[in-house]
Amino acid sequence: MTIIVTGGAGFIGSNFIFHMLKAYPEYRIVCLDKLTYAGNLSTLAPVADNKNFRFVKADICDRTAVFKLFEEEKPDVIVNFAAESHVDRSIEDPEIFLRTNILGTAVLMDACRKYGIKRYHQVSTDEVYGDLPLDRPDMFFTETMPLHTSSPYSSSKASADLLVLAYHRTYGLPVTISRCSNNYGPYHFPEKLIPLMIANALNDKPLPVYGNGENVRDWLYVEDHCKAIDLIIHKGREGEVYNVGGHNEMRNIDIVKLVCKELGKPESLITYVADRKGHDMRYAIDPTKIHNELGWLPETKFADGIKKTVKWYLENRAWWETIISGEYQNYYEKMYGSR
Ligand code: NAD
Ligand code: TDX
Repeated sequence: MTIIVTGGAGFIGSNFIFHMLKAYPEYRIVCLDKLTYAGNLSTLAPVADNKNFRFVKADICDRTAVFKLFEEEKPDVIVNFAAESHVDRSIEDPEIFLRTNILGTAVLMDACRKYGIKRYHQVSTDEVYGDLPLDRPDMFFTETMPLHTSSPYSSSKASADLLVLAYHRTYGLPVTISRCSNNYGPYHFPEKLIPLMIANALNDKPLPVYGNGENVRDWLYVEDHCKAIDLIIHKGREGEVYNVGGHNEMRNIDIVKLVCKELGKPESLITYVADRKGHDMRYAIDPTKIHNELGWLPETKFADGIKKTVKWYLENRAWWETIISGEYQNYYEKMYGSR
C-alpha cells in the first residue's frame, strides 16, 4: 500500500506520518509538502532515513508536479492535510487560502481521477459548521448540520468539502471527509493558541487572550485525530463525512491559566487584547457516528495530553525557538504589535 500524505511537514500531517510508519511498517508513505512558513523539514528528521518514507517538495496546486508524482508512485490512498490553516492569517489575506485549500484540493482529486485511487481522504475541520451559542450546551455539531462558515479559512475548507462530495457524486471518486475539532500536541506551530502561550510564558512575555477569553474550543490530542483518520481510510464508508472530537470543551482563558500553572508562571502575564474579527463562540463535536460505525474513541485525557504537550515544548526548545526567531517575529509584530 502506498499513501501520499500532503502537508506532512506540518503539525497534524507529521504526527500522522509517524503514526502510520509505526502502525504499518509495510506501507510506503510519500509526503508531498510545499514547505510554506508552516512546514518544517526538520520535523520529519526522525523518519528521513526510513526506507518506506519519501519526501517530495511540491505545491498541491502545481498540476504538473502532482501528476508526475502520481505517475511515479501509483498511490493507493491520498490523505490531504495540505492547507493554509491559521484563521488570523486568513482574515489578513484570504487569497492564498482559496488557492491552496480549494484549488489544491481539486488538483489532487483530478490526479486521482486520472490515475485511479482506492481512497481520497480530505482532512477538514469542525469550523465548517460555524459556531454554537454559549448558552446552549445541549447543542453539538453533527455531520448533517448545514455548513455555516465565519472566516475566509473556514469558508475555504467548506468549499473544498463541497468539491470533494461533488467529485464523489459526479465522477464516483471514492472519497471520505473527516471534520475534527481543535488539535494540540507536539509540533503544533507556535502561532496557534496553546504553543503560542507556552512559548510566550517561557519567555515571560504577555499572553494575549482575544476578547474576554470565554470562547470555547473542543480540544483533542493530535494522536487521537491521527488514529481516527487511520480508521476512516481503512474502514470508513465512501462518500461519508465523519466528525472527530472527544467532548473536551474548554474556555480559552482556562487553557491559558492551565498553561501558566503547568509552567509555574504567574497569571499576571495574561493580557486581554482586541478580539478576532468574526470570532466563533463555541465549537463542540458530536462524535457518535465515528464511534458507532468505526469504534473510535479518544484515548488521551486532556489532563494528561496537556502535560505531555508542555513537556514536549520544554524538551524541544530548539524546534520552536528556531521558528519564533525567524520570519515569525514580523508576523508577531504585525498581528499583536498594536492589538
Ligand atoms: P499546519 O499549518 O501545521 O500545516 C500545513 C502543512 O501544509 C505545512 O507543512 C505546509 O507547508 C503545507 N502546505 C501548505 N500549503 C501547501 C501547498 N500549497 N502545497 C503543499 N503543501 C502545502 O496545519 P495543521 O494544523 O497540521 O492542519 C492540517 C490539516 O488539518 C489542515 O487541512 C487543517 O485545515 C486541518 N485541521 C486542523 C486542525 C487543528 O487544530 N490544527 C483541526 C481540524 C482540522
Ligand atoms: O493569541 C491568541 N489568542 C487567543 O485568544 C490566539 C492565537 C488564539 N486565541 C483564541 C482564538 C480561538 O478562540 O484561541 C482560540 C484558538 O485559536 P487558534 O489556535 O488560532 O485555533 P482556531 O481558530 O480555533 O482554529 C484551529 O482549530 C480548527 C486551527 O487553527 C484550525 O486549522 C482548525 O481547523
